[in-house]
Parts: sequence; C-alpha cells; structure tokens
Amino acid sequence: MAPSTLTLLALDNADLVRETLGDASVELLLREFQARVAAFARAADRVFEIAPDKYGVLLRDVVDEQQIELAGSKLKRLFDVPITLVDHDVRPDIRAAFVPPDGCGSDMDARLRIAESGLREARRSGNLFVIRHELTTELEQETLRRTREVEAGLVKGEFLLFFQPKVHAGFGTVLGAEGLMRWLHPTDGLLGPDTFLPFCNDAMTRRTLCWHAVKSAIAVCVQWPGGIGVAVNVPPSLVCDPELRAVVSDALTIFGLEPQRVTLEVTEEAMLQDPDAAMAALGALRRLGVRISIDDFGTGYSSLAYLRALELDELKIDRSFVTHLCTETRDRDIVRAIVDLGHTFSMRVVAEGVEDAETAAVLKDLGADVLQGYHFGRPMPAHRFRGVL
Ligand code: G
Ligand code: MN
Repeated sequence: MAPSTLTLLALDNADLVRETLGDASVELLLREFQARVAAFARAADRVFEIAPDKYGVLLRDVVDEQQIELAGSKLKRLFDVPITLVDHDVRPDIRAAFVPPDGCGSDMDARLRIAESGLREARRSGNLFVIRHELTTELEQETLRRTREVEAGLVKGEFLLFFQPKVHAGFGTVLGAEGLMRWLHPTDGLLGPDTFLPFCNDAMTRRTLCWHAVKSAIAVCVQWPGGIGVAVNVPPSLVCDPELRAVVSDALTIFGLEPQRVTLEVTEEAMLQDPDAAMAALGALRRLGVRISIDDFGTGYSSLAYLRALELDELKIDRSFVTHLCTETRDRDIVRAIVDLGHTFSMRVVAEGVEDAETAAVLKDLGADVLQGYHFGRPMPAHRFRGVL
C-alpha cells in the first residue's frame, strides 16, 4: 500500500447552524461540506465518512511536511469561500489534522486517535490545521494504552458481572440483584467502573461492554429461583441504540427468561439529549416486558415530563441523599418527597448506598420499598450471590 497521510476534517458549526437557521440550512451546509471535501481529495485519494460533519481523507503519496503544508493551503482556499444557505451566507468552521504515515504505520485506529487529539489542538490554538505525528502528552499516551487494554480485556473475557442484592425494606428478603461490571485485571486485580469507564469512550467499546452485561445478567438470572430479578445499567448514550432492544430480546428468548425479571437502569441524563427519542426507546423496551428504572434519581437535570409521558417501574434514590440520612433532616425531606412521587406514579422506590442498619430503618419508615447497599451486601460474583438466595 502506498504511504498516505491521514487528514481528519471536522465541520464545527453544524449544530450552531441547526439551532439558528434550522434543519434545511444544516442539510445544505453538510452537503456543501461533503462536496468541498470531495474537491479537496485527488483521484487516487480515499475519502471516508466518519459522521456527516467529519470526514477522513487518505492523501496518497503525501509524506513530508512540505507536501502537507501544500495540502493545508489547498484546504484553506477551498473553505475560505462562504456557503450560501437559503438567505444567509455562512463561513464553514473547519478544523483539520494531518497525520503523516511515519510513527504509527498503518494502524488506522491509532492514527484516528492521533488525528482527534490534533483536532482538539487546532480548536484550542485557532489554527485551520495541525500536523501531528504522535500523541504528544503523557496523559494521551496513557489514555491510549488503557483504552487498548480495555478492548483486549473485553476480548479475553476479563470483564465479569458482579451482583449486589436488592432487598425488601420490610422483610429483608432478597428480591433481586443489580449487575455491576468488574474488570478482573491480570495484574491490577479487581477494578470498578471508575477505572475503566473513562477509557470506554469509543462507541463500539461501550456497546460491547453493555451488551456483555445484558447477556450475562440474563444468563445468570435464569439460574435463580423464580421471582428473583436482575437489573442492568444502560449508559445514556446507548438508550436509543436500536441494537439494545435486539440484544435484550434475543437474550430473553435464548435463555428463556421471563422479561419482567429484567430491569434496565437508566439515568435521567438519558432523557437530556433527545427526550422524545429516549422516551420512544424506553417505551419500546418496556413493550418487550422488561422493567425500566430511573437510576441516581434526583441528581440529573431532566424535567419530570417523562413521568407523565411514560409508565416506569422503579425510581432509585441517589446515594447522595441516603448517605447522611440519619443526621440531615433535609435529606430525609427529599427522600420522603421522592418516595411519595414514586408511589404516586405506582413505581417501586429503591434506596441505594445503604451502609448501616440505622439508615435502613429510617428508609423503611419513610416508605422506601427496596434497599440496596453495603449493609446488605457488596457486589459479589455470581456463585456467591447464588449462596445468599
Ligand atoms: O449509580 P449506580 O447505582 O449504578 O452505582 C452503583 C455503584 O455504587 C457500584 O459501583 C457499587 O460498587 C457502589 N455501591 C453499591 N453500594 C454502595 C454503598 O452502600 N456505599 C457506597 N459508597 N457505594 C456503593
Ligand atoms: Mn445502577
């Protein structure tokens, strides 16, 4: 393969144009962006779309700085011309990063990451383009190393779902478990989500991890006595992912689990970006028969409109309101209000982060239905959870 310089081209004002001038204008802008990217490439170059406002171009036989500077001036010439949208002229806000073929060879993934960090630098410095040979900061290199380690760990089966009991507030009996992902790292031991989620920025990695959690939860739950349910966390970015519904539905069918034994925990953040899409997706999931829980309730910024529009099954009071419940009367007032709100909408109310008997007793008094926390059990491997049933 001929040596090529990777160009990553981003159009940064598509969202702004959408907000100020509307959908029709943004369509025109994106079409013109695509046309100019095509004009930038020569016949032998390869153009690929990453997103409507982000393209990659492999510049064949462009290898040294001088050639890249020339490509940069071609870019400037092409994008200096304003774009006419309906009745406005808009200057395309373009940034580019060039990654020459030296250093990282033909590993496209690595080159794209270098290019992404180059784009950030271009935005910071206000330059049209930057030339980047490698990741510059130690933090970037460490991030790349960890990201690769997570991806490899997923393939090697180092990610295991642990289970934390959810118990009946009145009787103390186990009603189910929340599945929580742990990384059984070959040298660092058992790691929690704080150590690996920051390195799952890549959409594919996040999906792999979440689908793995869904399948593991369902596979393990069928081995429990009937009536014991399982909950899985779904990150906000995946709530609207059409694959989620398919993964849940297929796993239920293959393992033969009753859908009502599965709860999907989503945070209010999921409603923030596109509330209509999120509500439609949650409605469709609920029609499969699974339950939907609002996790970390009370910390998000969302409105309560979704409570009116959707029938949901569970509210989980965020740990921050539970931790100081015994000493803080205002926390108690908030918990009481959330319990009332949940019950008004026929939802089961769960308190998480219960660490002692005193807090458990207060929560029971306040009317919480289900309790979860270190007081009842830490997240544990499947075989140990089986033992507490
Ligand atoms: O937001 P979410 O409910 O998904 O967070 C669950 C996380 O909280 C898990 O990583 C789990 O280890 C942690 N956790 C569970 N119970 C407790 C508890 O009683 N106290 C504290 N501090 N953390 C807990
Ligand atoms: Mn949760």
